[in-house]
Amino acid sequence: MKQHPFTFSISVPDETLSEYDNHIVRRLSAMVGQYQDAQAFTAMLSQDPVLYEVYEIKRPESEGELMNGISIVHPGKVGEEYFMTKGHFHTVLDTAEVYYCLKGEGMMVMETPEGEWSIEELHPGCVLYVPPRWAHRSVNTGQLVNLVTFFIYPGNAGHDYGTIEQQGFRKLVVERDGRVQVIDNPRWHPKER
Ligand code: S6P
Ligand code: ZN
Repeated sequence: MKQHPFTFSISVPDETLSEYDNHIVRRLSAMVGQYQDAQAFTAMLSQDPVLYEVYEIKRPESEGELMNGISIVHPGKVGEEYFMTKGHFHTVLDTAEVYYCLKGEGMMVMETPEGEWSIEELHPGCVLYVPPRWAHRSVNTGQLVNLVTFFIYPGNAGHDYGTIEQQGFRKLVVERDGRVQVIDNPRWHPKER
């Protein structure tokens, strides 16, 4: 692990980093239970398409460090729902994240543990600040082009996928009547406390 300043470059046309430590590839089969249309999901499983990829520069998982890399969500839909990331809270809830959109069109779906929600559009040049406590999921609403974002977040943040896996996000991004629409997730209910 480098302990000296270093540079790397991002190729937007090639959608890659000049150097990286991990290349994560997530296929449809990693998203069991996350899409509403179970029939469409099952029908697509035989091909098991790649939904998204992450190239990351790994840093020590400690306070003071910053993890960074690029996330690439491919275009496509399962039923009426667009391809999207699993989405997560940071395990250390009080950690933020910044996304910089490099290519494509999409949305970031976000919510807090209390059920507050927000959806921001992503387009090239747009910077999104995700405050501490907000779970986040990127959705590619484009027809043909990958949604490519640069991300940076604290080294000690960690990923809590389990909470979102239970019932998904409060809002879903779907294509209806040829338009991008945000609808309520029928599976989502306020948590008892
Ligand atoms: C990590 C950051 C991104 C995501 C990536 C994939 O905190 O938010 O690097 O990991 O967009 O999403 P997910 O939900 O599968 O980690
Ligand atoms: Zn994150």
